[in-house]
Amino acid sequence: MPPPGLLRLGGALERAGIGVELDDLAYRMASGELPADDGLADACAARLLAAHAREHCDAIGLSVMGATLPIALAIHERLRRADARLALWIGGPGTTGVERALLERFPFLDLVARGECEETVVELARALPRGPEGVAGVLWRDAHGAVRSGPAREPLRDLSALPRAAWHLLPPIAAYKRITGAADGLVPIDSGRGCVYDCSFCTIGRFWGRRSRPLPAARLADEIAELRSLPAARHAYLCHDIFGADREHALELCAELERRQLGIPWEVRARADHLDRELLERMGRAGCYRVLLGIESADAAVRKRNQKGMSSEIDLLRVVDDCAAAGIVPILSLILGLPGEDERALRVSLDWCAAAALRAGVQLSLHLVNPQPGCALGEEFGAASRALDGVPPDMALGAGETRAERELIASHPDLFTTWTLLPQGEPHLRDLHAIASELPEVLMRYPKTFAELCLQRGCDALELYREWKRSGHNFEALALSSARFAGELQRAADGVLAVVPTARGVQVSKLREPAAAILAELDGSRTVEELECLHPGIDAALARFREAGLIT
Ligand code: B12
Ligand code: SF4
Repeated sequence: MPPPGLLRLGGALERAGIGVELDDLAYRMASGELPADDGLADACAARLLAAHAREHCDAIGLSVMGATLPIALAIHERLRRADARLALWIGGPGTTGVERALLERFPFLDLVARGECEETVVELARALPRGPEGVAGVLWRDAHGAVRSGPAREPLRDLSALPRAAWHLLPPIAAYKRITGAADGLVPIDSGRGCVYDCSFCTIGRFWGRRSRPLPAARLADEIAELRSLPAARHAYLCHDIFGADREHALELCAELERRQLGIPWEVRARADHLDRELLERMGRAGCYRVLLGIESADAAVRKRNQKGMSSEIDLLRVVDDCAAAGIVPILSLILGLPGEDERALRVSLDWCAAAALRAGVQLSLHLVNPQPGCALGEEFGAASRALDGVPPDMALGAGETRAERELIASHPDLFTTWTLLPQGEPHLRDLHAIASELPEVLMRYPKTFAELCLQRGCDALELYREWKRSGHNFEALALSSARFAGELQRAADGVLAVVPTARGVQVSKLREPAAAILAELDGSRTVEELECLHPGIDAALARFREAGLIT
């Protein structure tokens, strides 16, 4: 996926008449142009220096998430060794909470940019080679080596002032698709910034400011429409984390998209308490096909302890049902092991997942928390948190593996708590990791069977999970041995699969297109009578499916 931050910064510099080149090093690595091994930092630095020699640039800036901070530092260190005069900048969410420490500890770095930077980067470029004195929103090292802090920068009041994304400065979407797979074509759109909340595990509100600023609806619709001019772009991924925080804005966008009939499906990230049936229906009609919901915990006390700011009264399964009724797939993201989660609360969350999985088309995504710097958990637990072999950090997702990165992480553990886990004891953390990695797939594949086994045994989801693990076999074997394996319908990327137990084991067959399309409509939004009008004969067909145990 191309980086929307760089696309905006490129657009801002071009609009100001300042020469700029963008390079997506993650893309270059994925495409094989950069090595995914210990030579990565050297190769990145060589690539950037070649561009520098070609374009005679005065500064090189790297954009980081917490995950990519170590490799960015390793690259900058090499750039400094090669060129003493080049200005070396860093920015992005991965600097949250460690801005000053980065300059104090890494003398090769010149400047850390804070938060929103479309204006900052233009002012910085104009200030070259004099230096960033007076530029708002940065920390920098002065000629005497002292770390200095510029005035705070006010976030843009009106995001209409943002430059357009500089798509022409990055590889085409088709090239990204060659890496991510032919079916992909998901294009991120910088759709808004900031969040009024301050959830304990998240840095968004602190990085962008505790105010939510969506891109005005008409402008956002324009940016989604622009995808039609980008060959191979298929779906839009709206980056703003809290779609629907401004309900009026969300409704306005839906109306605009419905009116324009762009034919570009889109997905969002949202809070369950910002969505209601009406809004979800309008979203569905306007082309929204998927929403990522940060549920975090199904236990209200755990959510409260972690500053989620969500009412204990909320009926989270109702929101899942409303998504299904609107034809929108919810990705339900939960974090296991948050402070305040005891065994009872864990059971509440897992039972909730099992109940949610019974709803059509739900995707479950369970995580362990990494107390990254700059969020409340990082502040509270960062010093005591430790990495655990065999439990890869979600917040780093494969980054930090090269030797240069590992050395940096080991030398500055307080800066890189993204690679650690909360201090909760190894057996518990390993247990949670196993649950998070194994349970969602089983729940999504066999929701009915799982529910029936729980009923049969009178146990909850955690107990059934433990019984399954004790059996030493896969879940299918446990289900077959219990003679409780119900037929299941599963949604796959390319259609609907029927999974049916037989005397010889599990038989999986793909449903032919018309049947799959009809079944896809069984999401609870239409009555059987309505479906019968649309597809005469479906009532009888459903009866046969029911007999085979495929639907209830
Ligand atoms: C799109 C996105 C992705 C895309 C990234 C696509 C890409 N090529 O960049 C994908 C899906 C790949 C992704 C993956 C991950 N992501 Co992500 N992602 C986002 C998301 C939703 C939007 C980012 C974005 O583009 N925002 C819009 C642009 C305009 O903002 P920006 O990039 O921050 O850039 C602005 C400023 O930061 C600044 N700036 C940025 N860089 C630089 C550089 C310089 C030199 C300067 C001067 C300024 C500057 O100027 C820009 C314009 O104002 C954010 C949430 C969010 N709303 O920010 C999470 C987020 C960035 N992701 C996050 C995480 C944790 C991850 C993953 C670890 C998740 C996972 N487990 O899969 C992985 C990491 C992958 C890896 N190993 O690198 C966290 C990072 C937390 C942190 N403190 O670092 C965020 C903040 C989500 C969250 N709520 O916690 N992600
Ligand atoms: S998790 Fe979502 S609601 Fe909570 S602070 Fe982050 S962006 Fe805001």
